[in-house]
Amino acid sequence: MTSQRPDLDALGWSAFFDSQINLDERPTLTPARILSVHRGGLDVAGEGFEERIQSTLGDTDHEESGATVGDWLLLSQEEPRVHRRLDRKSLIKRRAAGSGRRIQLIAANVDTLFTVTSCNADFNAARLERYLALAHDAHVTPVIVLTKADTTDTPETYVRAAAALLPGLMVEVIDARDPENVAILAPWFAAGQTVALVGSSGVGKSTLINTLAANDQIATQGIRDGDDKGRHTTTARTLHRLPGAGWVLDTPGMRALQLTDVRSGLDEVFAEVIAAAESCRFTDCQHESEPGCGVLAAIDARTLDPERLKRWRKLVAEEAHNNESITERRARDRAFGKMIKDVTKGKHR
Ligand SMILES: Nc1nc2c(ncn2[C@@H]2O[C@H](COP(=O)(O)OP(=O)(O)OP(=O)(O)O)[C@@H](O)[C@H]2O)c(=O)[nH]1
Ligand SMILES: [Mg+2]
Ligand SMILES: [Zn+2]
Repeated sequence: MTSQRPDLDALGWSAFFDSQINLDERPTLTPARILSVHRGGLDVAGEGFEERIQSTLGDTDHEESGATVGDWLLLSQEEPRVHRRLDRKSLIKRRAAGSGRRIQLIAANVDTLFTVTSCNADFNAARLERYLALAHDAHVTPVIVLTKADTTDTPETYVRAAAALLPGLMVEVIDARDPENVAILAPWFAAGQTVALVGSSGVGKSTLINTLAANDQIATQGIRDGDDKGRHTTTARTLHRLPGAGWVLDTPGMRALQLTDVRSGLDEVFAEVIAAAESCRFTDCQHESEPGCGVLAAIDARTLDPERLKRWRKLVAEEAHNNESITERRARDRAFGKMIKDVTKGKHR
């Protein structure tokens, strides 16, 4: 359903967002979408305007209560401009790299997640499964985009390996530099649609956007000989407007994708493992050597790939570990908060 505000509709506005504005807010507040997040503020676009505003939403990008690229805000005419953030249709997030283990918001209100990988040494089934779990959990349509089809004689081996990851998974294979090739992706970029591109450095995310936009606005850089690794050329997340009025999010290449809170996404990506486990005799079966184990039976019957089971185990363990540390940290934070309260009440004197 459109809201009959063509400028806003082209930005991805829909009845879902419109219904969140109260009657008394309508005369004074203006919706705007975040295109990028900077130290100095937020670049936003609304009906007939684009500007940089100050963020007053707390820890932008690191807390779900904050704001990230793709979010819709209601702006007031006076300072502070940000009145509030609207509820999200979807949110893609990960565990940030490094020891801080914080959540990093990647994008909000995305319709489609393009996981970009190349027909070369970057291709890795286990990594793609992580991205698929991320997309499923965020309720965003996943598509695998294989670039550099022109650099191999056998692109179909990559297509087959990608398609085997999930029944019905959509896989596109392209030369990201070739406009005619890239035209097959056009249906994903219909007016008001938002597509986020994720993947390792050097797979051609920015190249693809330049080709879609028919310009060379985003910097790109050759990959290393030998291991096909990129040089981390893109350093910020930015929403770009395409000629057909779709939106595409460029992101910096990810070194590692740590999953968090995506248990349901994992269950969907590894549905055949979950289905096999349903016939295990014991509900707490570890699928190691228990009698009546449905998973081991499926492996024996060759209906389950033992490699998939191995990768599922690893992801489930990692996910549990990451979530556990959040719970632990929250408990610590609570204990700390109580200590401060006690101190201020004089209990610790
Ligand atoms: N032959 C060929 N080269 C490509 C293709 N796609 C991208 N490239 C090249 O791969 C290199 C890396 O492309 P980028 O677009 O910078 O990669 P990126 O994914 O944006 O990398 P980061 O910004 O570091 O995350 C550039 O030299 C591109 O010209 C393709 O389909 N075929
Ligand atoms: Mg780039
Ligand atoms: Zn079992």
